[in-house]
Amino acid sequence: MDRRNFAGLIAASAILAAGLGATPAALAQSKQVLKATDVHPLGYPTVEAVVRMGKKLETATNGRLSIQMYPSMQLGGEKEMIEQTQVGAIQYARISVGPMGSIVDDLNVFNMPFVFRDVPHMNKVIDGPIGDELLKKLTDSPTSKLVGLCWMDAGARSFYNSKKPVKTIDDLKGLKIRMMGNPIFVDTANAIGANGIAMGFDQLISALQTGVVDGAENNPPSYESGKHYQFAKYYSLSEHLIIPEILVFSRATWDKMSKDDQALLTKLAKEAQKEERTLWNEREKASMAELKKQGIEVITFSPDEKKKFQAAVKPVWDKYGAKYTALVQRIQDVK
Ligand code: GTR
Repeated sequence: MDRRNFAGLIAASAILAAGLGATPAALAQSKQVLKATDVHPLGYPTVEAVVRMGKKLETATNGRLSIQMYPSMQLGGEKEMIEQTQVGAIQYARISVGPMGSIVDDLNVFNMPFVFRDVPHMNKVIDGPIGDELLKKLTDSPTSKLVGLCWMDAGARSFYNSKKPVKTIDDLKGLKIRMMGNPIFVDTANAIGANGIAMGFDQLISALQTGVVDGAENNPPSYESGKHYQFAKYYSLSEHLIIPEILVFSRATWDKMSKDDQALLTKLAKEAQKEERTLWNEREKASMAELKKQGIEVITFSPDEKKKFQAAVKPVWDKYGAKYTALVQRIQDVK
């Protein structure tokens, strides 16, 4: 290319840039990348459901709205995720209901030990009017700064530890067990005879590794995907907590969106709730198979032994249960 052509090209690009000058600004106004985050890695059911939802959103809006996923605690643990979503730095956060109890107290009903008969019962409750009501409570709360979009299944949580195969409730005595940061959970661990220690999910792997805790409790996909089994190889299926997860959206961003966009986001989130369940069921099976392959000792309890766990958590119900009596009754009435 000679000098003249080169100069021409520069001039042409300058004109183009000036011409486009308005367009990028306009584009910036209309194009919006919504940030989403999750403590789990890519491929995990909750993450995958949101990634797929993002693709649908992009298609439905011809690329005007899209989702950028930050998985694997890239933006911090769940406490930080909630705070950043409240200020609008993050739009979507997928959080366990565990740490959400401090935002809207009614959500704590799902954090009570053995509140659900089993996982299908929990799913029926979140799919029905109680699920809708609690999402609305979160959205309508003047202090939450969050919009409750949908629920996600996270199965049942069971104890794992590095010390010994826990075959009876008595075997848990004195074990230091990490629980999620909510007093209900620490009290639950203590009532069962263990020594409950509240800690973020982001700190757990090193706490297991260094022996700061002897164990923790979680569903099979988290135990497997987080590689906790490498340091705690005894998994005892107590299923003491069945805690759904929640997809929240930043109210600060929400309020700036059009009614149509809000309706689209709501619709896609409802679809994600269904999609995640299928992904969850597949992953739970795959995780159990992987754990067995890794030589993990998986221990089940007899119905009588399970009853002992249920009886042991009575003090937790005595302490926290009274204010949820009506709601618990409605949950139990869901057949
Ligand atoms: C997982 C859940 C996470 C997080 C974690 C924990 O099952 O998906 O959102 O709450 O448990 O134990 O902190």
